[in-house]
Amino acid sequence: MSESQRAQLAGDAVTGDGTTSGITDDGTADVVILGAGPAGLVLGNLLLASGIDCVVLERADRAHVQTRARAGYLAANTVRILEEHGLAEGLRRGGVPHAVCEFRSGDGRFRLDYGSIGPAGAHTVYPQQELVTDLLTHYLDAGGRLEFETEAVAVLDADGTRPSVVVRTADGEGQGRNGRWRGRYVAGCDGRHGAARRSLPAGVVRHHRDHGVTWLGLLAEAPPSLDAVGYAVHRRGFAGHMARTSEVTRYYLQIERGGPADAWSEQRIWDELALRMRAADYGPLRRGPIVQRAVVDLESDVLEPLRRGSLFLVGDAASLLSPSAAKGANLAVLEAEILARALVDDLAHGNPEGLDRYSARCLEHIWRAQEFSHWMIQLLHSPPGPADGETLFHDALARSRLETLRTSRTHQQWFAEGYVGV
Ligand code: RFL
Repeated sequence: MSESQRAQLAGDAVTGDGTTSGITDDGTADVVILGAGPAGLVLGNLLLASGIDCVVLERADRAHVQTRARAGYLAANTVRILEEHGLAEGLRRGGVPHAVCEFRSGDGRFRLDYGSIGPAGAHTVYPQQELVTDLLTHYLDAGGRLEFETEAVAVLDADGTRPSVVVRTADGEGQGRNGRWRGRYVAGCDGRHGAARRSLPAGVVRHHRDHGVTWLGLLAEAPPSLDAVGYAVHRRGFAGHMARTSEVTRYYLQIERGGPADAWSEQRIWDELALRMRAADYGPLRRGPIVQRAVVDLESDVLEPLRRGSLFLVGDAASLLSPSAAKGANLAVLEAEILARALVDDLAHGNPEGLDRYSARCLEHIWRAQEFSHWMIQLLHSPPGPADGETLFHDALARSRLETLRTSRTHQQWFAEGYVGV
């Protein structure tokens, strides 16, 4: 996309010489960060602590950012990064260690104490909105610059040494206003539908996989029903259980692709969860009001390379992972740390090596996480549709995989490393 096309996207007039008019300059920063999710806020905090001039531009308002419930399982490496940079105070107070998962299927159930088996340690359960609130508070208290309700529309001149970000802000009464932030670097931490991805020129490859599986992601105001992550493999489809807090539990229910989510009444949801999780055999589910539901088509993608000139992709903007293996937020934090170190090396010490290696380093972690997450998807889901030969073959393979996992120590160690490692 050319500069003039992007400017038109932003609703601005384009003058004869290709420059844009009607856009006011809002400011400059060495690093302009798009998005105040885990990736953008870890990056912002780390840069600020190193004295690098940066600004975070966030489309939503503060209340929205602080209440968006998503991830919950933080890997040991994520906790290490947050602790090392003094960002783990809330996590230390409110996080709960978690180390066991339980698989249920027609062949019975077994538990895996992955936290004590593998080299990667245990998870810490801490809701993502709490983590984001901590990171936000820390950043603002330290004097960080952050513009809420400021949507990045396009990144211009990513190939040059002075990229800029065209933004649209809501100036009361729904009146929009276009502005522009200029920087030395732009960090695209604005998720899979953000401006960073949209602004990439041709030449960036998007590896993409639609797993053909759809989940109803549910948040229930109900205490956890078991003291483990629960994965239930069932011919009717997958069901999952993940504790969030002592009063809130996340459940997942595989549903038919394209089916309306509101066809699922609360009663039907709980009955189906109980059936697939074999509650009659292993204990009842603790029911409560469903306070959030979202339809999630399981998709994965990876962009390559993760750098285009002065523009870097971080977190979900770089790669989307299906939530089956709880990796997305953990990768986002890891990539933010890698990028922060590289930016400090370049901007404070004149050493651009880390920036040159950023994409390759992150892609190594991303593909390992994608591979594990893909393995989990194959393990947990029956192909949708009638039980034909192919489906039966897939199901028999999944049973065999589960049996190997139940009985082989080597396999359990591999699982533990992949499950918590990033
Ligand atoms: P985020 O969190 O999406 O934040 C992006 C931010 O950018 C803003 N934004 C823009 N700002 C300015 N201009 C624009 N044009 C913008 N467009 C967007 C957004 O408002 C937002 O504030 O991306 P980030 O920082 O890369 O973090 C990624 C994680 O949020 C994500 O990977 C995880 O939530 C994935 N995930 C899980 N990951 C884990 O590691 N462990 C888990 O247990 C886990 N559970 C989950 C999950 C994702 C789920 N969903 C969303 C399907 C459970 C679920 C249900």
